[in-house]
Amino acid sequence: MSQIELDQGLADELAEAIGAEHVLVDPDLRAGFEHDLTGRFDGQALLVARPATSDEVSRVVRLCGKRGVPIAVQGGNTGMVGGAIPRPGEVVLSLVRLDDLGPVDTLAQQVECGAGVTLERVQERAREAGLDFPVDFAARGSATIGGLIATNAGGSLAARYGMTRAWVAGLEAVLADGSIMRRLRGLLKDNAGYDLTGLLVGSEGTLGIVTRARLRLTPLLPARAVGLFAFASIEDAFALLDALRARAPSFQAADYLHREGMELVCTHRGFPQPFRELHDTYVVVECAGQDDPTDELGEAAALAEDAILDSAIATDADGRRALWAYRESHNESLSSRGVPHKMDVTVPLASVPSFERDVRSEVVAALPDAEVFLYGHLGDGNVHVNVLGPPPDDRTVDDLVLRIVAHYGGSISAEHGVGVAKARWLSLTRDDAEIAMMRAIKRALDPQSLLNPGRILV
Ligand code: 2HG
Ligand code: ZN
Repeated sequence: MSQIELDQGLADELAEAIGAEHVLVDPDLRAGFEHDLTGRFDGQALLVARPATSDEVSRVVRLCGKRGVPIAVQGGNTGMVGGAIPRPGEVVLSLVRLDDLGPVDTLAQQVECGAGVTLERVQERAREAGLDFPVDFAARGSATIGGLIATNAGGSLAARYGMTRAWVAGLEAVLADGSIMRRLRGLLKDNAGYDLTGLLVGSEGTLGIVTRARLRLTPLLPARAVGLFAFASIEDAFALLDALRARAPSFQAADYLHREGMELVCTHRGFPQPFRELHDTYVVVECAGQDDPTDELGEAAALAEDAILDSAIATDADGRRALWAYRESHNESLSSRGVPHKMDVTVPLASVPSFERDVRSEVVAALPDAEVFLYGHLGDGNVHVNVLGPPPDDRTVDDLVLRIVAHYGGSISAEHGVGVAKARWLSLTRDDAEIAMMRAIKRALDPQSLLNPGRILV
């Protein structure tokens, strides 16, 4: 007998509603839906339901609701805060079969798709039409649009283009009572009442299940240049950021990493060190335009030349990918060493250097064996604090780091969401009135607490 009693009646009704082959009760079939890629979160689902249409999603929600069975909503399962991983007694509702992708509307510069379409497929479809979807991050091949919207994903281009929210022209969602809310007309100007689309973006599946979306696109900027720059400190790297903002309209990303991350990635991936010497701080910069932006990147670098210790620039696709790989390989390289505590946070940009110093010294003082890796998106003050060493369930390091974030007036979640990982710390950076408002909205839209309970709000 499994640890959690399977409600056979529910399984049978779901099988009738969406097809028996899409109701997974066998532990081997469920396994891929029950743990996340960080290795920190796992759980046992009652079963996994894989509907193929919005109507089927609605049926699953109604059947679960009838029996009071809570639902863990899951897209590509690339989240890092445990939001999509089942808690005891939950059904996993996977959206990956909602994967139809419409033609690009070149006049409106929009495309409509199901929640289960991957970020990469949307980017490819847009590019075939001379357009682009400008939210981007390393998990593009598996992360799905529904998940991007539910978490308001950020990524490397947020400094130029904003987060996912800015690119959602409309959506469809199944609500907790099984009704379907549809706003897919893609009207850019639409002030008739509350912004319900905006409310659902970033709600982490707690207010409704995003099943379709109409996405905005932007003209493709085909000419790209990527530079890797080395500095003696992160303060020094600000000189380049300033210069890029002042002199390079084509500037779109400045991600950073430190010495320990560079060593880790080179060892794990077998990459050569990019420069003869190891340096304290590295920044990967990307510029993109209609015309080759290399000169603009070079001019900005010249303005910051006193701070730059070494540099490499690539304009061809392979060279650009190789430079990005030093940054984008952090996550997998860390996972190869253990289960990291991941804290995706923001602090005001000017505070990043002192924030990083405090994190390093306080974590090592509290946990002498811990290894601290800091990297992130420089333009946004978004630091990915990763700590190896403490056991996955130990909360000491999370508590310590998130309190430092609050001290600097930052946010406990920059771009990954709150999930279950940070729910207990929400009040560190959101005040009582805000949390009361969040609870009231949750109660109004999901009175039975069926959808992703325990995520965001405990
Ligand atoms: C990134 O920017 C992702 O690489 C993952 O947001 C961050 O590994 C992390 O903590
Ligand atoms: Zn990131």
